[in-house]
Amino acid sequence: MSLSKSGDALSKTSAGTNQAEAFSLSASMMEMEAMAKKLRRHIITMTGKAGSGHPGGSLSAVEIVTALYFKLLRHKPLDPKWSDRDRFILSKGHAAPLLYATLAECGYFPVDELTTLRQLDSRLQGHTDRTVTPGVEMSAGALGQGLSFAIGVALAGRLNLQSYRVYVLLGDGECDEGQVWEAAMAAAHFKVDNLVAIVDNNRQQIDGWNRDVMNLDPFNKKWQAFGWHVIEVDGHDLAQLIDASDQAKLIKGQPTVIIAHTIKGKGVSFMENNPDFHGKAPDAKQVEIALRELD
Ligand SMILES: Cc1ncc(C[n+]2csc(CCOP(=O)(O)OP(=O)(O)O)c2C)c(N)n1
Repeated sequence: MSLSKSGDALSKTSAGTNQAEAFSLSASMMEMEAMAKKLRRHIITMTGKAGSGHPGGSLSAVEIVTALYFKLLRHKPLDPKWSDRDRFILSKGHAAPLLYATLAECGYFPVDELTTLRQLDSRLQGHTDRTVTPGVEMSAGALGQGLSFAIGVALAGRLNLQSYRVYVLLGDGECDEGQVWEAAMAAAHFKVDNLVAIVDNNRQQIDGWNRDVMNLDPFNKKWQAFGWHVIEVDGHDLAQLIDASDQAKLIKGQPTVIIAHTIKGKGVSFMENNPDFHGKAPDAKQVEIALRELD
């Protein structure tokens, strides 16, 4: 397959079938690395043009979302409601630029549409809206709800005897929300083993470092105590992310959480570990510098 042409990722699958039949993009490691860089460039240009948005927490999750959409998920961009699709739920809905860029590169809608981010009447609002954007599974923005939503979707699959898997991406700052832990308890209680939570553990949130706002440590032990199988990975290492997701498929009777250690603003020197770029767009000069760094 070729991922070289924007928005045409499914023109050929690894099996050589046509778009209607495709269900896994199955990209190579090199293709995914190139795609990750492309997604970072989209995040910069989209937020730069909009003059607002959340670049930091979008950039930190690029490899996580790349591994999912271009390797792990079974999905059909031309048939977004395909009932057997694996579900990806973006709980940290402010990372919408990343999800939109990924969906566009997969072919859910034209890449050109990315320039409409945050405009009135655009399908690409600042936070996700499942009623308008093809491929978006959950309307989000109010943090803390995605894990509960994902459990419902996973249980529905179990009840309907469907084999799809559900992946939900949380922010670590988001895990300061109490609802996350009620959901964590429920997932273990109901043995929801078709569910994988991935935490983008960039250690920062809106106001700075988590350890200063509300400390989550010991984070892995908390998940273990709530009955989850815990895997920790370098969240910028595609191979580790793919391996962890494969491991999770073997865990029965228990949900799995992948704690992905990441850097907020990853890939742009002046954004890395800089909470200023949590919810602030780069200006024109900063866009130029960032794109040069991501060349
Ligand atoms: C219920 C709720 N409270 C507060 C906010 C405001 N808010 C937006 S992003 C954010 C920080 C989230 O931190 P984290 O989950 O770590 O996201 P990341 O650092 O990965 O961007 C907060 C508090 C919100 N969106 N929803």
